[in-house]
Amino acid sequence: MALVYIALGANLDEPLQQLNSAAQALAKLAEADSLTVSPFYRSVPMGDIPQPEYLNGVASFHTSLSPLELLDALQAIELNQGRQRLLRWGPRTLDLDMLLYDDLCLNSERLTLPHYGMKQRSFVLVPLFDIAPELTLPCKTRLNQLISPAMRDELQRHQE
Ligand code: PH2
Ligand code: MG
Ligand code: MG
Repeated sequence: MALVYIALGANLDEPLQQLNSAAQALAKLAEADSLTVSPFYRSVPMGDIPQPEYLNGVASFHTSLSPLELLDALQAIELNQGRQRLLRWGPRTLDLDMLLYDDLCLNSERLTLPHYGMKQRSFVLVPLFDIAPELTLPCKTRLNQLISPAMRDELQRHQE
């Protein structure tokens, strides 16, 4: 059984509903009662493409799926929620990025683990910290060492 962390993002077609639906879909990939979902945060779009603000969060769970089986399952959920692959970095109804799969380090055509951009992104690190404050990355860096006060200032916590 692997412990996995998934980043959730959406900025089209009711982002809050997209993330809540995604969380329900992720629950079906998870061992019973192992799903944890972070608070969600509004975040300014990263990248040069003008687009609506994002809603971002992170989920963790235990799964018996292999890394590529999990990737297939995440992409199926994205497609099921209307994802169209138009532009890299462009707007999307749902983005599910595998951040961590246990302590696995992998560089393959379809999958890079840990996720290549996670250490720089406030909208990944801050919700990840909410659900895993003691986390240490496979490179031995502690998560709390990667988060600065400025990163928290970039995000607005979504009020439920
Ligand atoms: N995802 C992108 C591009 N830019 N910006 C924010 N704030 N949050 C995202 O999830 C995001 C982004 C493409 O995956
Ligand atoms: Mg993605
Ligand atoms: Mg992404």
